[in-house]
Amino acid sequence: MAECPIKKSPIGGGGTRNRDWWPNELKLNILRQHTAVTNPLKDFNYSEAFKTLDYEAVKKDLKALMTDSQEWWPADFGHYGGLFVRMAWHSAGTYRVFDGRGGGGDGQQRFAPLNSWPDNVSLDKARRLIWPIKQKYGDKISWADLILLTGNVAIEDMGLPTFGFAGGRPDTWEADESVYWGGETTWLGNDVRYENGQEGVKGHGVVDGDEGPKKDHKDIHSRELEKPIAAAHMGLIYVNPEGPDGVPDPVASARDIRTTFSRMAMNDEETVALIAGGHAFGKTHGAAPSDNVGKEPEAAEIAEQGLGWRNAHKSGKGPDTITSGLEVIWTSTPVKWSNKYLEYLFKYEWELTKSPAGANQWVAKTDDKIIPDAYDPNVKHKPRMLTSDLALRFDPEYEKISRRFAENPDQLADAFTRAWFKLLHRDMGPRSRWVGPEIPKEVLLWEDPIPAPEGPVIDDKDIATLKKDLLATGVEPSKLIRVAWASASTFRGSDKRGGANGARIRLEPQKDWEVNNPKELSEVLSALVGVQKNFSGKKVSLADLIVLAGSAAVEKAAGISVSFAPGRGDASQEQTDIESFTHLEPAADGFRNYGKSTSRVRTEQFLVDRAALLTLSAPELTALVGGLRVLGTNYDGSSYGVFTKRPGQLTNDFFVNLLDMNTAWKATGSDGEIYEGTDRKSGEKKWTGTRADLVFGSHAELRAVAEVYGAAGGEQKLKKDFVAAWVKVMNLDRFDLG
Ligand code: HEB
Repeated sequence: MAECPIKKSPIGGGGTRNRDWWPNELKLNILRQHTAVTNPLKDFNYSEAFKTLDYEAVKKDLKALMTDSQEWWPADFGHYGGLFVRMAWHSAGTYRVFDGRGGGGDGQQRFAPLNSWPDNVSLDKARRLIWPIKQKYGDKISWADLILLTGNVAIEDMGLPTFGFAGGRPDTWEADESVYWGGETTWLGNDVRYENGQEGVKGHGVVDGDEGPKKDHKDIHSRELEKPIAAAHMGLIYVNPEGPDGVPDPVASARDIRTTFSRMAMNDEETVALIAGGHAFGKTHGAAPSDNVGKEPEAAEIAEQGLGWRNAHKSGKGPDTITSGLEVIWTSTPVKWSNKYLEYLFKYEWELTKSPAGANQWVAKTDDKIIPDAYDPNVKHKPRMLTSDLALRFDPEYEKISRRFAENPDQLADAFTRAWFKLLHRDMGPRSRWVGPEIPKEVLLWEDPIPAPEGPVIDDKDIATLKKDLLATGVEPSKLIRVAWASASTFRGSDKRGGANGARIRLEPQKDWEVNNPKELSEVLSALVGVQKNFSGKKVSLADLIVLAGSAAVEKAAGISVSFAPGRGDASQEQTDIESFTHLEPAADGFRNYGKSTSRVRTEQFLVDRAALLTLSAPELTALVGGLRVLGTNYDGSSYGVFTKRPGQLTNDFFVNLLDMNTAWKATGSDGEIYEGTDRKSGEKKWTGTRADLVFGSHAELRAVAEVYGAAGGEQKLKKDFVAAWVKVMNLDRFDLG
């Protein structure tokens, strides 16, 4: 076939695009993803549908499928368990703590780039193997749930009872464009992520400033990985199995494993358990050199029907399969749970060798041929391992844990099943989203548990009384709004963490975040506690009061009613994993005019990224920023962007004044962060603003929305839209409301 014509085609989205002309334009596309337009199941309540699923029947069908080897993609050792565990692991394992993105919660493995990542070779086949089950149960089980459940059932079917399973992950229907997977343009490249990682490793934010001495990004023993990435190479889930950059150095490999797994929220013990438990199953595939392998799914011919990596080596499947290019079988019972992986890891000494495809791997120095072949019952192999496996023995910290697990198989089983459960459920958010009959009773700290409110929930009469009390505290309304916003806007739609529920803003670490203005925060909180104490009647949570106070203040400023949904609970410090919550601290937050550009991220990009995490659309973002500014809610009370002579009233002044052609704008400093607006004629200084303010006038799409609010009728519309977006943000974590 001739060269693909699509890029040059005069229709169907071909041609040179805005993105090609202006690669640095501020991209709003991440604010219009996963909408009703792409979803064939709109107005569909997935968790209700899941409740009608015959869960046991699905599990029974999955178990039957495990050993029903298909001619078109035969099962190693007559059992698909290993392949399915890897599918589930690779689905969930893209999760990273910094922005909560990645993970198995959206069924993204079906879409590019994940469907075509070099680390996901052969998982196209795994997903097709379970299509008959997806087809049979239809909308009652999402792909996201089915992919993970299949891995879970595989483990169970190979002899290890799991910790449980929760469904409740609705599918997405398009590639998630919001995830930064790295800046490299070649598969398995990592020059950008390590080069950028050298800029400094300070702070908790997604992207740190450029403090710190530069290091050599090629030094595999000291280089730092760029945030928020959690993989050592473009297109891998975690690390290079052959060792960093292919260098077969187990200790250096351990360093990469520790970095990447901790960014997946796993500590050393969980990491060892996951790897040792995972590689109790299955095998690796590298029957022949990778030049036998054809194009990945996204680039393959139409006749391939979404499959990829056609393998020209002999039969191209079964014993001839090429996946990673490594050829290892870890244990003598690859389709049965055991701790033989760790047993062999310590029992044998290991010698560097090459796979048939030429990749670095290790073989036991022994004559013991104890490992079965996946297809030929007459063939036996020596034990073999990957460089990343030897890391569990040669890293001193991992070694301690590995030896303990080797000697105590029960501890391995317990640690593995718990870490596996966490892996699959880490990005699901609160329990109120979980459905199905296998939800474990034990509540885990990483769930960010929130106790249910005590006693009956406050009613409309209570709410009316409380609103009066709150506004009578003497605390400035802008502060009440600021605190409510600070509390609710920690929410991230990516992993459903954060939010106002739990009132964690009064706990470590949030109470000390600079963006929360700690001193003022504690004053406001003590005023709220006063109201809580004096309220005679039902018990009201502080979490509810924080939101109600902000909403009452907004209501007063807007002059229209702001709805309020009570029922939040207050979490305790013990229920709060401090280290894990540090990842929610924003490096910059344009909603509160906090923070500024770094060497790689502009202030307005931080703003749009935060809006994406808050699941806001561009109009919602615009209404919120315009409204918050005139309400005077900058984190430090500054006047940046407060383009009004009557702060505290919800007007459209921000837009009217920003769009006023009588004003000329000029940067005040060389960093281009702060701008001064002066009267064109008199030269009189009128306003100051940040990039997060001025972008609503400079960016064509944001300006288009700003014009709506700045024109006739705009004020009424802004009030309505601001209040709706405000209520949305206050309730983002209220999955219990249904
Ligand atoms: Fe794994 C397989 C690497 C972790 C589970 N792994 C595998 C392979 C490789 C690897 C290379 C092969 C593929 C083919 O087929 O060829 N891993 C790795 C690394 C790491 C890991 C580097 C980090 C260190 N895994 C892991 C985990 C888990 C796992 C964590 C779970 C939990 N894997 C797995 C399985 C398998 C694998 C199950 C098998 C598959 C089959 O059988 O097919």
